[in-house]
Amino acid sequence: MKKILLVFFVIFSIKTNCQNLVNERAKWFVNDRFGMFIHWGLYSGAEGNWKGEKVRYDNDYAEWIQYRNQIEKSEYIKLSKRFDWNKIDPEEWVLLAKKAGMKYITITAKHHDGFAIWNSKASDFNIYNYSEPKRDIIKDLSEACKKHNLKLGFYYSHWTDWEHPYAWDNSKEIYWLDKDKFDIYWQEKVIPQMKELLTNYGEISMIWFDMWLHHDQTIVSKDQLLQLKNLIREIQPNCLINSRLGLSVEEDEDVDFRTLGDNQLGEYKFDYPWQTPATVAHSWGYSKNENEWKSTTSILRSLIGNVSLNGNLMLNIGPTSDGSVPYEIGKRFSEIGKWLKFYGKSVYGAEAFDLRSNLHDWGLITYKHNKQGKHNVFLNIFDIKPGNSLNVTGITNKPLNAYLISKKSKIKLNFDFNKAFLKIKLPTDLPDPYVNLIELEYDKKPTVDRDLVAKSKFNGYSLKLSNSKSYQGDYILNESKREGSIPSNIQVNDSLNISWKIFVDKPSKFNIDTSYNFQKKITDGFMTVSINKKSYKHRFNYTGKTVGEPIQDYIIDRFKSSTIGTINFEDVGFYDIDLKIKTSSQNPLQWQWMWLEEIAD
Ligand code: FHN
Repeated sequence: MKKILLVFFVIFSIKTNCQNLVNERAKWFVNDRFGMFIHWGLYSGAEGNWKGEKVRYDNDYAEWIQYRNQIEKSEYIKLSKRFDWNKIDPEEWVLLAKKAGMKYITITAKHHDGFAIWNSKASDFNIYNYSEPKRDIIKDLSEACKKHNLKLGFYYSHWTDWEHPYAWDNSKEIYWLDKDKFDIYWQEKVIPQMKELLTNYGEISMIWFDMWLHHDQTIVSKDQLLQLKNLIREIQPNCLINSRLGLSVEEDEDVDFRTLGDNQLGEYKFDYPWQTPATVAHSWGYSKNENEWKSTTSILRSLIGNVSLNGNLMLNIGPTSDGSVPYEIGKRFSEIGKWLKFYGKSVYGAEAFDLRSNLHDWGLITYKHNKQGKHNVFLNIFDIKPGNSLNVTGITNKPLNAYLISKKSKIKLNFDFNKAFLKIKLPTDLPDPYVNLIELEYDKKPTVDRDLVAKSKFNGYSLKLSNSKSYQGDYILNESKREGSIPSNIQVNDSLNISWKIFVDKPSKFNIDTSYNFQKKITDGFMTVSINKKSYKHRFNYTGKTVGEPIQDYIIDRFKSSTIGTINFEDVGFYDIDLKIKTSSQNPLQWQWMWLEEIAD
């Protein structure tokens, strides 16, 4: 059910392709793009280990230690003795968020263990009753956020609660749970605690629920969710609600933004607000088992990648039992904040541009209609050799200016523009080690030719079904197998016609290469490539077998590329490329790609 809905949504969004389904409440969320997630609670004192054993699950989620390692509540609460209650200072978390360029904080007010980190009257199982001196961390954090003008949101685990006898925990899949009893939990813990959080701590920017299933797959009823949602709307009308409430965005457009899976980065442009919750390593709660930390570069690329698809990133910290933040996280946050200080214009208030999101191999494009009324197209450069030219395909207006942004200034760049091809001369030295930024300036939103395939930095054209202008015929999409040694491919059992469009920016010659797997030695199957009024016919070659991985009984079909012709483009301009594949079900062809390889003069 959900998958079909999402597929529909994706198709719809790609067609509409702009960030227009943003309700008034969520405008700040879309503008701010980047926030801090904090997982901190009793589990922070366990550090992903219990009595010499690490958390019993490979995702290493340290905040799950009580359930995974089956720890009795009476034992689990002893963790409160490990906390340095005098030292914990939430203002440090706020200052780190500011330093990282984050615009909001969302903290686990109550995670699955049911332990409230505020002085809750609705449940004794809270921090105030187990700290000395007595602490209300939510109160301290809300004051610090107010002082430093940062928005504050609460994570609340409304479905799963390992403390309350009538709440959900996964063992209830065995020892069934009566809906009426679950409602007792709902009415005596969830609703009163939500009222406390919405009433006692000032302006709340979001409630971030964490039921990653649709309500109809759980014991939670739609009525209970609507009761919760309406309570939020009544007490804090500007407070955002995420899709892990358990009501899908498609089902209830009053849900303010979609939350993707953990660390699930965007792949498609959504025109509805959405975000990725992400970790710097693996665990959300502090774990001393961590030893794989994402680089600053990869985090920046994730943030920019999401923005280029109209999305957000909420990046997590898991402070320890004395409130300190692991060095590896602090260092990366500081580097990210420095980048955003100078280049954040391509993130804050920016959104997807109208070209295909992964069109260029040098990086990603974001777009902004700025406050001065100008239109900026930002070229976020991940990978280019300094001194080379940067090719931008598909924008059909000449920019007023092109600037390389550096920490000190904007360096005006020379460029050539021809119909839909912009060639920008880069200086021999690029200012930033992580991501370099070029700002194109227009006096109106530039138009684009979305059909074009971009010229690669190797001066070739990569032609696949995914970047085609159109296609006719039937095919089977085979995902990659056996650790990728069998690549994903398009299986044709009859006929398939695919068309592309390119812009050739100078007279040039290209070899036409194509890669496929064909396991028949005799066939009447063939493909025809037509470009610029010329056709090239290629009868399939038998590609045979190969060893996918040594000494593993790993014999696989061989995917092999062949050159099927050479094309000479005498004139600069637009060209259509048509591929016609004709075969039969007895002789299926598994086709991958075409590549136009420029022949150097
Ligand atoms: O089970 C939780 C997990 O502990 C963590 O809080 C993440 C954060 O997105 N949410 C759930 C798993 O998706």
